[in-house]
Amino acid sequence: MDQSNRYADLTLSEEKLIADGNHLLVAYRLKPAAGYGFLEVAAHVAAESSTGTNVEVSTTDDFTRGVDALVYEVDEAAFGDKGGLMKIAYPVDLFDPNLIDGHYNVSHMWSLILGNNQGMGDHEGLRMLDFLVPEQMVKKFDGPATDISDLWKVLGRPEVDGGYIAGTIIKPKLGLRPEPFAKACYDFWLGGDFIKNDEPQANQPFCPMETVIPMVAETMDRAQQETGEAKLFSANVTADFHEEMIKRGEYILGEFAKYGNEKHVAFLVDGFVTGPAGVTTARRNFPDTYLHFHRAGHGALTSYKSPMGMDPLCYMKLARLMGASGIHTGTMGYGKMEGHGDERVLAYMLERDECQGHYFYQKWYGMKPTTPIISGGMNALRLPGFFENLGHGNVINTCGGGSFGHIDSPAAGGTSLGQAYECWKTGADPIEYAKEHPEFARAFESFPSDADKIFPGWREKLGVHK
Ligand code: RUB
Ligand code: MG
Repeated sequence: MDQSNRYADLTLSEEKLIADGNHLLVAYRLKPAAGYGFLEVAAHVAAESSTGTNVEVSTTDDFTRGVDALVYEVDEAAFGDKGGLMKIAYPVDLFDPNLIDGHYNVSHMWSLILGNNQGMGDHEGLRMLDFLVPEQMVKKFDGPATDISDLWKVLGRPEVDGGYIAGTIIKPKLGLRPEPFAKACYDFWLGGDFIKNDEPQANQPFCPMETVIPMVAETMDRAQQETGEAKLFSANVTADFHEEMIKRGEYILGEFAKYGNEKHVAFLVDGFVTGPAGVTTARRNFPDTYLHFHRAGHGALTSYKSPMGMDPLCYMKLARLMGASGIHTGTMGYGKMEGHGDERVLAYMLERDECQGHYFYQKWYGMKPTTPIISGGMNALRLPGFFENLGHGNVINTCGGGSFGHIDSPAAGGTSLGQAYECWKTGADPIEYAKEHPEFARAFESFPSDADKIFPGWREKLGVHK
């Protein structure tokens, strides 16, 4: 049934909708299924995502019609054979404030703007490209409770522009027992700042949390004394039950507190598999602990290969609204995961108080920033180009292979990361810099195929002839 006479109003002005601030706006890429008209399917999306279904229902009254979501813009040819652009305005009244505090609920918002509409049979693709949250709603999302300035403070750095945090992920991903795990932590901390659990590292029988965490806490204390530097650990508290997450969180904080290091702990929550409920559980129960949003599985939702799901930019915005202190943003084409250089906007959207997205200019009205966490196939050789593309180095970066794959040691791997930042920051030529900095220099021999690609002729220039 074509419902475009009710769920579309192409005379509405976006400028006015934004100025009035009573709607949440969403841009989608839509490809109708064969035999369906573009506006017809667009209107069905608006109906399915607000007050309607595929037919008129007798229970509808005049009030109901007043909160219809409306298609206000279409450009059928915008993406060629991939579909067209459509934008929908959702009245703020459609969204769900909590009973307990009136804050908005990300799970609800998500299920409305990208829920049932994903399963409709009259389209071949529906992907959310961007959205704009109006001021009255932004101010009623949790947002982050802690941010990178809290970590810089622990590290003894300036709380503004405190710079690069050199991190790793303990590898191998699984299969280390407690002693080798703690040793791997120690070995990296001699050269780097930050360690995170790899996302499947949890409470396996061969490495129980209650055995390994006390060892890691003791190891951190030892590494701090040895280096005279503060260290950070992001511990996985992901679980499918909030009480289990809280139990893990309290246990971990208690173990690090024995050394006075509870502020040196972040909590890693795999926010894709827990959904917003897991993230908010950590955000609200542990507001003093940095919340590290890992997103394993997100490719099913955000991959550019898919006609469905959402662009990564939308995922970043949802994470900031939920209250993630930091979220993985990918590597913008410099690492092993899907991505490209223009994804700088993912970082800027997370960090800034206002930012131009793909379609909308989002203001955050003082909401704390979310740190871009740069991870996936990175190493010291790839970093200078990455920083150059991003334009700054105020990020957390975790290099698993890039640290434990360094031919000298994990400490040398960690040191090489900090050197890569210094090299870029001071504008040094990486080859010249390598001549003075052995750990960075040995990264060339550790990752020769990267070195060949990024710094052709490096062997001759550095005198390496193996
Ligand atoms: C990377 C790793 C992370 C990925 C996740 O290991 O374990 O889980 O970065 O991807 P390595 P993303 O450094 O050895 O490649 O950060 O894109 O979510
Ligand atoms: Mg991982």
